[in-house]
Amino acid sequence: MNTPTAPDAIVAASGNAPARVAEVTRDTAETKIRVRVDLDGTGRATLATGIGFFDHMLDQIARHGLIDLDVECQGDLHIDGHHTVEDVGITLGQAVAKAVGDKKGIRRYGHAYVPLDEALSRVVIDFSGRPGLHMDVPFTSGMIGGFDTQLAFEFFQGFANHALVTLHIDNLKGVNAHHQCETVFKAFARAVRAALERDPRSAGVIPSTKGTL
Ligand SMILES: [Mn+2]
Repeated sequence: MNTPTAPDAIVAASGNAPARVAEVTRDTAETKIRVRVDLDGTGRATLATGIGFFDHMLDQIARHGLIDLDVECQGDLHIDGHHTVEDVGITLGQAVAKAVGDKKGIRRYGHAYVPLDEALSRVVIDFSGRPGLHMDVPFTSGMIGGFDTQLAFEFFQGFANHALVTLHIDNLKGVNAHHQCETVFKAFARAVRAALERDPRSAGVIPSTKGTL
């Protein structure tokens, strides 16, 4: 008995699609990192980077991106947080690139505005295959807890370079630096979630006129 083709296509776009899961380990003299992602998760996270506020930000990516995320990092925190934050960005980017595979059927673009009280940020992402970061976040404080706000740029630079995405990040308003940073990470999470969502109208199709991303 033949079944109609349209419902089959929808099933292929969701239920029967391959799992988008990846694990990456990265060992250097500065950091030892393990990252595991499930892009179709529920937002469950196990985080241990040694920097409390950074764990709080990674938790936003999991929760608001609906990505299951494990991050373990043993970094050279006796120096500062730089290598830890940058290298977690690199490793997370590698894991996302591996999990997303050939990008068939994804929406490719995603954007989000997220407020938190007085703060408002916008993140726009394109899984273009071309790394690029354009970030304008005028942090009002140098440190948030044990987190140096300059490292937010290093995290997203590492992510963009290795996930091969074009990423525009703007904090449009904000007084409290914790709020500024949290709106950036939440908007990033929402934008990633939108871009990686499978579009049932273009199941199995790479969303590019070039035919490759
Ligand atoms: Mn918070």
